[in-house]
Amino acid sequence: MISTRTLLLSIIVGIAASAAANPLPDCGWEYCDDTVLALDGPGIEPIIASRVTAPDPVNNGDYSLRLVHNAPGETPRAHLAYVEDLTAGTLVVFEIARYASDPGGGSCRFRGRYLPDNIDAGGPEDPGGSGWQWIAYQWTITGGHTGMIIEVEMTGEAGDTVWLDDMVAIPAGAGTYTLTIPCFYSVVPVATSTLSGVKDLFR
Ligand SMILES: [Ca+2]
Repeated sequence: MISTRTLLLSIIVGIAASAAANPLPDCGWEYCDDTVLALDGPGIEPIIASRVTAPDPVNNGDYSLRLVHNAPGETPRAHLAYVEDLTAGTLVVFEIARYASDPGGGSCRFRGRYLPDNIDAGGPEDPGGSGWQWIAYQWTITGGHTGMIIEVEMTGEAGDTVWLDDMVAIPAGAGTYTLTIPCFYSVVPVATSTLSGVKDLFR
């Protein structure tokens, strides 16, 4: 199923492609072999991360990211985005599409960690359920923090599988920030990315 928001994101991707000098930060796992930025958990591969195509579920384009919990009894994490060089008051707007094949099989939640001190910044609750679902959240950078890691925690059992697609991470504030997501690393100006401007993108 393609939602209205999916369509809007497709438009945003199109805008980004046509404005290479000031790309909007998005990741649909379409353009390179990157999966995640880093893994955090026990063992060599606490999450098995793969870039996949049909018959795996794909929400947009030809590829999505498949994550398989591979750390029995633990809660492994995969880093999806690093946003750095931010100042207090900046909002970090995050959206992602998440798919589970059955309601209990893809237990996960998205969290922020403030940089440079790696403090838990909270995040959206796991919506549960099956099929494609949209998750959206905003963090506010507070004093003393200069950035954020955005990660997904696999909170269920070994073997649980979740698919992700159409990730967007857009700081809204002033100045510039450094963004690292799969297939993208850049210093990006955000002087024009006011919160109202970011919201306009999603209307
Ligand atoms: Ca995709």
